[in-house]
Parts: sequence; C-alpha cells; structure tokens
Amino acid sequence: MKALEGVRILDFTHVQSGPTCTQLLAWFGADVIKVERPGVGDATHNQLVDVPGADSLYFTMLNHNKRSIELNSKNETGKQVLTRLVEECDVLVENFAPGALDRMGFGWEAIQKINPRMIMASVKGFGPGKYEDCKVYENVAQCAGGAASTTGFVDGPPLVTGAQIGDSGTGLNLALGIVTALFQREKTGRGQKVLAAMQAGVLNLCRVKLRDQQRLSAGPLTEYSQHGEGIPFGEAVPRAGNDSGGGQPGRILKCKGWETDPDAYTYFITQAAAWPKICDLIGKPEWKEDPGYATPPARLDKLNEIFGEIEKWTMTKGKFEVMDLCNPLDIPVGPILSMKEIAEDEGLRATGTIVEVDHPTRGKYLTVGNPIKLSDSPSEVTRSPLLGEHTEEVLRDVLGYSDEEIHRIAASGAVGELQKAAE
Ligand code: CAO
Repeated sequence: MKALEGVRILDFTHVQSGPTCTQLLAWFGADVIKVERPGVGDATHNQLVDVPGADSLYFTMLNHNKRSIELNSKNETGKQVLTRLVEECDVLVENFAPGALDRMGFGWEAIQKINPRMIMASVKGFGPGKYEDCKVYENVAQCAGGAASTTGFVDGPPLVTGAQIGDSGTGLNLALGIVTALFQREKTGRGQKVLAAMQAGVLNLCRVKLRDQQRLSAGPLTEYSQHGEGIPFGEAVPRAGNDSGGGQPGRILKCKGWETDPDAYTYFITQAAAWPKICDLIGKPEWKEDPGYATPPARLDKLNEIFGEIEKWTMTKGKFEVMDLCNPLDIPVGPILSMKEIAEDEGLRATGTIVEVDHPTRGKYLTVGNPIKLSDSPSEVTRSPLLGEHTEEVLRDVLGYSDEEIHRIAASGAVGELQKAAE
C-alpha cells in the first residue's frame, strides 16, 4: 500500500517544473497518466540527446513511474476522450503557457462542469499581475525571484544557480498544494484550483534576502564579508559570495590539491560555539582569549584574516580529511562534492536517493530517487514510459472503451499509432 494509491492524475505537464511534481506524486503511489501530443510528446524526449533514437535523460529523469497516452486535445474525438479522462481522474496537473488550456476548451470553468471534485493544479511563471501572460523558464524565474541578484560575488555580475529552484522547486510546491487540496476535498467534496508561480517559489526560497533588504535600513549588514572589507552597501541586498546566509560566518576554502582539482574545497563555518576548538585546531590558541577575536561581534571585521588563517590549515588537508577532523569537534564543515563523486556515492545509492534504472532503448542509467522517505509508503523508481506506450491500455482499462471504439478513436487521428502500444 502506498500513500497516494487510488489517486489518479491527469498529467498534462511538460519540460521540468510540472513533471517534477507528477513524478513525486507517482513515487507516492498515484496513477499518473501523462497526456502527450501524438507523434511529438513532451519536447524533452528529444532534447540533449546522448543515445541516438532513445529518450533523453532529460525526459527519463523527470517521468518515472508514469503511464503515457498520446492524445490530440485539439481534435474533436480527442476532446471527447479528454473529457472522459477528466471524469475519471482526481487531479489535472498542467504547466502550459498561460491561456493554452482555455484555448483547448479545458479551462477551470469547463473542468468544474465536467467533474466538480477535480483539483486543477498549474505551474505558471508569474502569478496574477502585469507579467501573468509571460512564458517562463528556470533562469527567468531565478532572476525574477531575487535569486540571481543575490548570488555571485559583490564585484561580479548576477549569477544563476545549478539547483533548479524555479522548476523543481516550484514542482515541489505544486505537489504540496495538490495533496493539501486532496485532504480538503475529503471534507468538502469539492475540487479547487491550485496555482504555484515560479517567481513566488523562488522568492520563498530567498526569504533571508528579503529579511536582509529590510535590515539594510537599520545599517550595514555586518555579517556580510564586504562590511569587514570596508565596501559600503547600496540600496539593495548585495551578492554575498560564499558567505553563509545566517549569523554564523562561513566560507568556501581551498583544500589540498586545489591547484589541479576544481572541487578540492570545503565549506567551513566558524560557529560561535565551536570557536575555541577551531582556534586550537588551526594553531591559533591565543585567539580564544584575545578580546579582538574571542566574541562573534569582535570577529566580524576580521573575517578575511580569520578565514585566511583557517585556509592555511585546510590547504594542508584533503576535503574529506577536513571533515574527519572537524566532525568529532562539532565544527560544521562540508566537502564540495562533484557530480562524479555524488554519482559514485554508495551511501546515496543505499538510501535510494540515487538509483540505477534499466530502460528498453537506452539501457542502464542513473537518476535521483524520491528525496522524501515515508516509513509506510515505500517508493521504488520504475522507468519512464515510451511515447504513447499506454494509450490502448488507458483507453480500455481506465476509460472502458471497447476494441471497436478504440479503433474508431485511432482512425479519427485523436491518438498515435496503436500498434506501438501492442509491441
Ligand atoms: N494536443 C494538442 N495540442 C497540445 C497538446 C496535445 N496533447 N499538448 C500541448 N498542446 C499545445 C498547447 O495547447 C499549446 O497550443 P496553443 O499555443 O495553440 O494554445 C502548444 O501545444 C504549446 O504549449 P506551450 O505554449 O505551453 O509550449 P511552449 O513550448 O511554447 O512553451 C513553456 C513552453 C515552458 C515556456 C510554457 O509552457 C510555459 O511558460 N509554461 C508555464 C511555466 C513553466 O512551467 N515553465 C517551466 C518549464 S520547465 O523549464
């Protein structure tokens, strides 16, 4: 028994943000039926292809545990099939460009008429307002949500981050919105509309920067390295390099081998409680009592000097050695792990955070597993579907069409070639 067993999702998502959400719901046991345009499908099937003729990793890594049905939602017969799907499903999830669903004839009003219990969940770039009609991709959301202006170094341009906070981050928000709406439906019997805007999702993750924006009016942000460096603050929160976001100063420091290994670095936090042990470890015991260094406020204008001294020590050690030496002393540090190291990490495989999946056309590949572990709802990762692999199965088993009706639907051009499903 899985947590969301019995919940049926009409998955109209594509690219990354929406598919992240429905993949998560599938991992929790929902029956996710991905609707794809006949012969075309989600654009990511053919993006960043590494194995010619096979679905790309971009597609496979976002669409595990789902079924795929090819359906032309603009064809009259296709609309009838889609109407039946709306009747049979609990949730419709979509991340089309604004207005696309209305143009298909399946906007919120229409959906409610067909199935008042249906939850209609959407990812959009922006919420209601002046940008609501815009198409949006990950990096646009990172820029519009405040992440880019606060990422990077104070003397450099804004930067986007490799973590897909706009797409995958918003997919997580949408999944929470959906299960919350399902919970409420238990009491009201009604569906509702769920909206997760990417700009709002990114801003939500950048709340500490909105905090700092307001603190600026009370004076300089003393925990930012630029304060100790004598660089004045402007009107907006500046980029803070690798400073930690909280009140415990931290930096990325070089470790042994940094000259040739781009990831031979560690994150090092000078947590106040660990200060005496840090002083002993790096050979600066005199800093424990020296009033210029003994308290956190006294250290704020000397962070460059302090981290310079700590780095002299970390440069004599490997990044894992730093961890081994600091952890027993409760000094918070973290090695900078490369994707290669993460891919090879046995611990991550043991917990199912990274899993190996077999695929009929591309063979074995690695993917991320469910990052959320439920003790009573195991989630194993099964391969992504081929385009239209389950068209016939869904028409027959979910919608109850007879063989004759299925052939009539196929002849109308509403679905892809049926023999594909039979192969
Ligand atoms: N049958 C028939 N038509 C279909 C179909 C189907 N099964 N599935 C999709 N379509 C049609 C849509 O109806 C739409 O047609 P119209 O423009 O005529 O209404 C068309 O395909 C294209 O949809 P789209 O505009 O959503 O796709 P796009 O590639 O042009 O834009 C994106 C992609 C992501 C920019 C846009 O969908 C968007 O802004 N989405 C919301 C924000 C979002 O999720 N962004 C993150 C994406 S991940 O990086």
